[in-house]
Amino acid sequence: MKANGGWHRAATPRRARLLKLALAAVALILAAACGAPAAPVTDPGRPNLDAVVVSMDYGVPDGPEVYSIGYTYANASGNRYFSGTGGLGTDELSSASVRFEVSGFVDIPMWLTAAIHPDGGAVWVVTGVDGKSVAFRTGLYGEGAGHILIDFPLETFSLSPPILVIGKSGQVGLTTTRAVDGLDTLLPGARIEFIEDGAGNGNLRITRGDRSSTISVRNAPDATFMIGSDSTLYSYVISTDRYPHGAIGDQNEWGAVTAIPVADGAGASLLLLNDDDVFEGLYPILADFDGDGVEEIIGTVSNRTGGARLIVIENGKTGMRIAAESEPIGTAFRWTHQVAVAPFGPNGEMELATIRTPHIGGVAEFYRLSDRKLERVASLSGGYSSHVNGSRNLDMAVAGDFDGDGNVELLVPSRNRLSLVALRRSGESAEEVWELWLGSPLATNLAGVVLPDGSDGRIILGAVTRDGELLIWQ
Ligand SMILES: [Ca+2]
Ligand SMILES: [Ca+2]
Ligand SMILES: [Ca+2]
Repeated sequence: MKANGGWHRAATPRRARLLKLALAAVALILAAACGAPAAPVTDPGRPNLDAVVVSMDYGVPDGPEVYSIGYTYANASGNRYFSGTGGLGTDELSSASVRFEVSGFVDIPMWLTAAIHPDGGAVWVVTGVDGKSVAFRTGLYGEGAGHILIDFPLETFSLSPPILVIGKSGQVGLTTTRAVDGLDTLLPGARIEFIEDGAGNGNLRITRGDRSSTISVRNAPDATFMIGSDSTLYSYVISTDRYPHGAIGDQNEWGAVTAIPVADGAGASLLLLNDDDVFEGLYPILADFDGDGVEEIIGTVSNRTGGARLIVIENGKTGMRIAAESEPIGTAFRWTHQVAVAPFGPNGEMELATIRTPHIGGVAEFYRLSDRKLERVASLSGGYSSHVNGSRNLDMAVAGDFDGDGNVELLVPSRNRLSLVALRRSGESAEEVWELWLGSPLATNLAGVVLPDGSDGRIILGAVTRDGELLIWQ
């Protein structure tokens, strides 16, 4: 797997770190002034973070200039599944292969994004609750290569998770789907503006050729747009306080979901829930659950009678309709955290992985869609804490074949979030197969990239702990 041994950045006193930061900033300015090309990926034999000045500038690239994009929820579809092949072995299970010190740059880490750099390797950005961010770069073999600070206005990312955008010349930018030009950046070829009005709702202005259309979107303040494979935008809409659970950021949930085609100019469609139901979440998952080549929309719907249940929606020519629903939990204010749709099944069957009641002893549950029914096929009561009650961070669990054995694992925080536990389906149950120790509780979402080396791509995984370390398993 790795060509070189694991490399750890030695902790430095804060003053020395600030001095190095200042020197790096000066060097960056000089490099920019001289028009120096991006530094080559460092020789894996002699990685040295502090000696290498990398050319990373801040700036959100224009749509056609975009090289790669990183989401806190793994994919633009909101499906937290990495489709490559990881190489986690026994070395990495005891310790991450790369560590960066984040404290000193970002006080309270909340978000982690990662995307591929055009010169190889990846860029990792840690964003704090106050919007301050720091970017680190790793090379192809996990060697570190410098950092830059990115300053954002307070609370830029308190309502919407940051999205990392890397330009073709390596520039590093952050945006959100609610930024004015955010969707324009994420959808090359489209021309879209999202303008929030004074009442906190928004208008999407979509331009095709020399014609523009404007669609009113009542998704304030914190619904995030998911992007389908055909560029259709999906968002929860119609804010309502009729289910005051308050598990996800505030007491307002959603009465409907909208689908807005961007490419072909067709009209938007809406699926309105029953009067006592709400979508309890910030965005749905888009995934082709039944394998017919068309994405379904997966959401968690709650009410005061039954608590949460899972629903699968189809978006056809006549609009959206509910195709299947799970049994509800049965108690009000009990939530289910939908994580990913992936080939979890023992024979690669597509299943939806969820953590039921993640705040009070989370149970991993796996569902299959068959004959228009959404049925639980396996569960494991391990007390998994995939969500912090009240937080807008819904991305602390992911799916992928992280150890390269051909089976997809669900990676979830343990009860105290001091480790990430890999769950694998077997027969009619699931089992814990390995664990990544963090040393301090998980503070951010899990992020990753799939590096394009090898036929399947290699999954690299990262997480930030509460005491301020960015850990990367490469
Ligand atoms: Ca809400
Ligand atoms: Ca489908
Ligand atoms: Ca595996």
